[in-house]
Parts: sequence; C-alpha cells; structure tokens
Amino acid sequence: MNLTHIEHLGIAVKSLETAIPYYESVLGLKCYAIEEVAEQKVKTAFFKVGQTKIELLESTDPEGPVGKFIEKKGEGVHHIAFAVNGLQETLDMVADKGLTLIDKAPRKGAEGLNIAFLHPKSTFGVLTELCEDPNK
Ligand code: CMX
Repeated sequence: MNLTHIEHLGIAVKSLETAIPYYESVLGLKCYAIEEVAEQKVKTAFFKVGQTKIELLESTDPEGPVGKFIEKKGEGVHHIAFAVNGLQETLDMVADKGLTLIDKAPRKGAEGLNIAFLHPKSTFGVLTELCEDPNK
C-alpha cells in the first residue's frame, strides 16, 4: 500500500457552531471550508494543521453514520483518513487480504476527493478512510 500522509482526522461533534470556536479561538486554527455532504448525512468544517486536516462532522440525520456514532459513543474521533496513491488497486489488495470493505470502489467525498472506507471491525476498531486526490 502506498500511503503518503494522514490526509485528515474526522471528529464527530454535536454542533459545528459550538465546536468551531474551540478550534479557532483556543487552538488558533482557521476554518477554511464548510461543506454539506448530503450522501453521508453530514455537514463538515475543515481546518489545516500542516499537511493534515481536521474534519469536524455534524450529523444532519440521526440515522446517518455520524448520528448513530454520537448516539452510541458520544462526540470524539470518528475516523482516520490516509492519502494513498492508486486507490482502486489498494482496495483490491485490501480485499485480497480478507479485510471488510465498506466501499469496494471509490466514491466522491468532501473536497472532491475519491474516498473509500474500511470497516472498523477489520481495522482494530478504527474506522479507516483511504483518499485519493483525482487532480494529483
Ligand atoms: N469507529 C469505530 N467503530 C465504529 C464506528 C466508528 N466511526 N462507527 C460504528 N462503529 C462500530 C459500532 O460501535 C458497532 O460496534 P459494536 O457492534 O461492537 O457495537 C459497529 O461498528 C456497528 O455500528 P452501528 O452503529 O450498528 O453502525 P452500522 O453498522 O450501521 O455502520 C459503519 C457502521 C462504520 C459501517 C458506518 O458508519 C459507515 O459505513 N461508515 C462509513 C461512512 C461514514 O462514516 N461517513 C461519515 C463521514 C463522511 C465524511 O468524512 O465525509
């Protein structure tokens, strides 16, 4: 697998409006984008820390993945996303190794990235996202 860096950490919050001031006023980061990803039933807010981003996730539907996560576990780290070169080949390789894929083929995520998730039951409890920038 050709991972290049941690693309972002996804953090589930109940409300972007109440969480963003902590990231801006206390951590001194700047929210540079807010984007709704309707398919994922989330609204996202992005911050950069060096090469890595923080993606805050507010659920727009209690039955969506983040809504269910917050109901079960509360706010906190929801997933880790690695940037990878060759996403489809990587997914095929991971499937060959017997891991459970949530997405067998890439789909569109926030910021126009191609993304795919690996099931946390196959990855020691950490929901894992692989992303590839189609413009690189
Ligand atoms: N991290 C670790 N474990 C998680 C988890 C997470 N983020 N979300 C769910 N789980 C665990 C649950 O705790 C549960 O474990 P137990 O069986 O031990 O209780 C198990 O997975 C099943 O959880 P569930 O609430 O029944 O949820 P589902 O099986 O319906 O869905 C998952 C779980 C991971 C398949 C689903 O959330 C998913 O497809 N996620 C990928 C998409 C996503 O998360 N989108 C939001 C972010 C989008 C973005 O970044 O833009």
